[in-house]
Amino acid sequence: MVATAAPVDSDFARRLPKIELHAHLTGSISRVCLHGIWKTRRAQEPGFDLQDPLVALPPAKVGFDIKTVFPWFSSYVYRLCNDLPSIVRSTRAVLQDFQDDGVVYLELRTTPRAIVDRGITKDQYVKTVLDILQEHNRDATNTMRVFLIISIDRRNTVSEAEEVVDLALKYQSAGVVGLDLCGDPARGDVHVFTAAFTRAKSAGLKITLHFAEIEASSTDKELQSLLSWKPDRLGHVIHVKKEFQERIEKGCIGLELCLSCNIHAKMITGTYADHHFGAWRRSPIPLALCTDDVGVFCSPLSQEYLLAATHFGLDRAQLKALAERAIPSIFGSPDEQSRLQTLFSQWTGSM
Ligand code: 6MZ
Repeated sequence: MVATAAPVDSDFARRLPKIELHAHLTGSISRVCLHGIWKTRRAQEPGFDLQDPLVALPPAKVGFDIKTVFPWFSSYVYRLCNDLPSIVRSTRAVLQDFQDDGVVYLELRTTPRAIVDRGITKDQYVKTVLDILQEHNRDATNTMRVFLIISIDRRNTVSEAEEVVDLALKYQSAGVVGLDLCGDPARGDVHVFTAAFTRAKSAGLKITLHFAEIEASSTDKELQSLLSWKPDRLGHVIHVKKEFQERIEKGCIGLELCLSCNIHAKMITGTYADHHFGAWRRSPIPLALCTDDVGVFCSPLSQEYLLAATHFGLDRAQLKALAERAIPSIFGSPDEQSRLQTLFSQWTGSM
């Protein structure tokens, strides 16, 4: 009698070792964690008048679209997490959440943030986050390893972008592995960042870019410019015509694809089965399923794998093979790649 493999379920998806390559720190803070920070600050600070996050951002609300998601950060989370204890506490909680979900390798990304009225510089912000990442990696009982990608926001000025590159280079030996371009895709002119990304690349930083997120900014001019920076990975990759698909495949550029984010934020039309993951999964290039902003869209990475299995008919072995496909495109060292290869080859996890 031939044994049939058990179907993929949420338990299998959670136990499966997973690699997360596209997660914004501030967007990954759970509402429970935000609520905890809010309670502490309200108890400690007279006159603290920010609304409870569970009221401002009800747990059932995931339907932020690409226009309403950015104010979530600027008008709420950045105001709540605007002191060092909140940044420390939320960063620790984000790492714990990813690890509890079975993530074994995480590249977290964040935009250096100066909090002027608290006297916090961008350097201090990055250092604070990195200290938490290092603390996590030092603890041998942790099963996940974590590294940092620093983001340039599309709204940055040229000198702000150069400052971000300076910070990324300064902290390269402390765990910064790459540079990202993020932020509202309807804003900014990416061409002005060419010098910053070129300098970062030639200094040994890896590069990942938010790419073709909305139709309006997916012009030939913008996409050509972004590809001319020789990115190592691209995020989202939605409005891409054949010519650019071919260039991505030829360059073997790794992809970071975010199912729930693209559906909830209405960045694609249709449902999960219509997601461009369905086409890219047949391509030979490295590919990683990612959460983008799990605190916003409330779908942890294990859920993204379960969705892929459900809507694209993947069995346990295919889901494991999918999780492994991210390894060649990680920004961590060859040692880190070997660690992951060994981990996957030894993992049987009731296939
Ligand atoms: C583009 C995004 C994003 O950097 O403060 N960010 N940029 N597209 C997205 N997907 C829909 N989701 C988040 O994390 C929050 C910042 O990440 C960027 C935005 O610039 C947001 O302010 P950090 O840790």
